[in-house]
Amino acid sequence: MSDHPRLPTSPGFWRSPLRGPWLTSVLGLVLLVGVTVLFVTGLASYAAYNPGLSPANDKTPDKGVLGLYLFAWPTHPVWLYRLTQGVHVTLGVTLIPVLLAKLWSVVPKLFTLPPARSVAHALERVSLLLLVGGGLFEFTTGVLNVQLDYVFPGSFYPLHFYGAWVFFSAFVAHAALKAPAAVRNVRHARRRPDTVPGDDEVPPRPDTVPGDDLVSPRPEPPTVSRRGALALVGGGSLLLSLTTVGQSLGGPFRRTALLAPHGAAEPGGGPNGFQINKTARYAGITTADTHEDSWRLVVTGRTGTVRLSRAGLLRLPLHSSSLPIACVEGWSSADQRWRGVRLRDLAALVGHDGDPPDVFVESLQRHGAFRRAALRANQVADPRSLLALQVNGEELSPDHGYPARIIVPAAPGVLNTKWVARLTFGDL
Ligand SMILES: Nc1nc2c(c(=O)[nH]1)N[C@H]1C(S)=C(S)[C@@H](COP(=O)(O)O)O[C@H]1N2
Ligand SMILES: [Mo]
Repeated sequence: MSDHPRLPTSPGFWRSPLRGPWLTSVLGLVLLVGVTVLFVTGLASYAAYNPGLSPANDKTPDKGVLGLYLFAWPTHPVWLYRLTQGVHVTLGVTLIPVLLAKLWSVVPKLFTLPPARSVAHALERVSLLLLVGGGLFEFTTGVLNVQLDYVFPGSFYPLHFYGAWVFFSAFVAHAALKAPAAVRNVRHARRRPDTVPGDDEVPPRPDTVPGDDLVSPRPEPPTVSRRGALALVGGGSLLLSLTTVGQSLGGPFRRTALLAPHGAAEPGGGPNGFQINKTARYAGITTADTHEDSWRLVVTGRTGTVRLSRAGLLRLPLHSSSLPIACVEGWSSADQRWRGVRLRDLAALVGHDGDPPDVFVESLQRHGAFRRAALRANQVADPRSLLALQVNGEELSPDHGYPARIIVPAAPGVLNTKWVARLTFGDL
C-alpha cells in the first residue's frame, strides 16, 4: 500500500483521530434510546388517527399485520397527542446531528473490502444498508413533512409508516448485536482513564475493544478531543431542539420556533388569533357556502335526519371546553376556550341516547385530504367533545372553521374537521 492511499477502501485513507469505539458507542447508545422513543411515539401517532375506523382515516389500507397493535385512542389527558407528537417531532429534529455524527463515525466501514467475506457477512451488510437507508429515509421524510407542509399529502403516511417498520427492524437487529459491546466500551473508558478519549488521548490498543477497526491506523494530529467533538454534536442538537420545541409549547413560545413553519397563515390578533393551518380560502370555502341562509348542518342517525341552521344550533345547550389543537407536524396551539354543542347531544337528537356510537364527519370542502374524518364512540361520548361554534368568546372566524368545527380532546388536529356540513352517527 502506498504512503498516501487515495481510495476510501484503504484503511489509511480515513485519518480523523476522532473515530474510534468510544465515540461510536456513545452516539449509538444515544440513538438506541432516542430511536426507540421515536418509534413508539410514531406508532402512537398512527393509532391516534383511528385508522381502521374508516377509510377516510386510514392512510395505509394495506398495512396488514403491521396494524395489529392499533388501539382506541383515549381522550384523557387533553394534552396527550400534543405530548406524544411534540416529543416525536422535537426529538426527531434533535437527533439529526447525532445520526449524522454516528454515520460519519462509521463511514470507513462502508468501504471495507472485500464486500462480503461470507454469507453471514453479506447478510450483515445488507441489513446495514436497510439500517442506514431506512434511517436517512425516515429522518428525511419526517423533516419534509414538518417543513414543507404536506408536500406529499396522501403518500407521506405510507412512506413514513412502512419506512419506520423497515428501519426499526434493522435497528433492533443492529442494537442486539452491538449494544452490549457499546455499553462495555463506554464503561471501559470510564474505568481506565488512559483510554478516555480526552485531549491527550492514547487511542485504545487494537484487539482490546470491539470497534477498534474504527481507529485510523495513521491518524492526523487531533484538533479537537473526542469529548469536544461530542460536545459539538450535543450543542447542535440543543440548538435544533430549542428552535423547534416552541411550536409544540404554543403561546408566546411559538416565536422561538425559528426552524418550524407556523402553518399556512398568520393568525392575526384577537380572540381568534391563534395559528391557522389551512385557511378558508385555501380550502375553497366561500361566504356563499357558509351564509346562514344556505348553510344547514345535516345530522343523521338511528331515527333519521335532522337539519339545523346555525341559529338552531345556538339554541341547543352550549358547553365550553379548553382544548388545544395539536398537529402531526408537531406544532400545537395552547388551550383555547371553545364553545358549542356536545357531540353526544347531537347523537341524542337522532336517536342515540346514553351510549353514542362512532360518527362520520364531512366538511363543506370539496377537495383535499382532510375534508372528512371519523371519530370513535369514546370520543363522541366525552363531554368535552364539541361541535364548536365559538372560540375565546367570539364567533369562529372563517379560517377557524365557521360556521362549525369539531374539537375533540387529546386527538390529532386532523380529526378536528372545520366547516362541518354533515354528521352521520352509527357504528362504523
Ligand atoms: N375541512 C378541513 N378541516 C381540517 C383540515 C382541512 O384541511 N380541512 N385540516 C385539519 C388539520 S390536519 C389540522 S392540524 C387542523 C388545524 O386546524 P387549524 O387550521 O384551525 O389550525 O384542522 C383540521 N381540520
Ligand atoms: Mo394536521
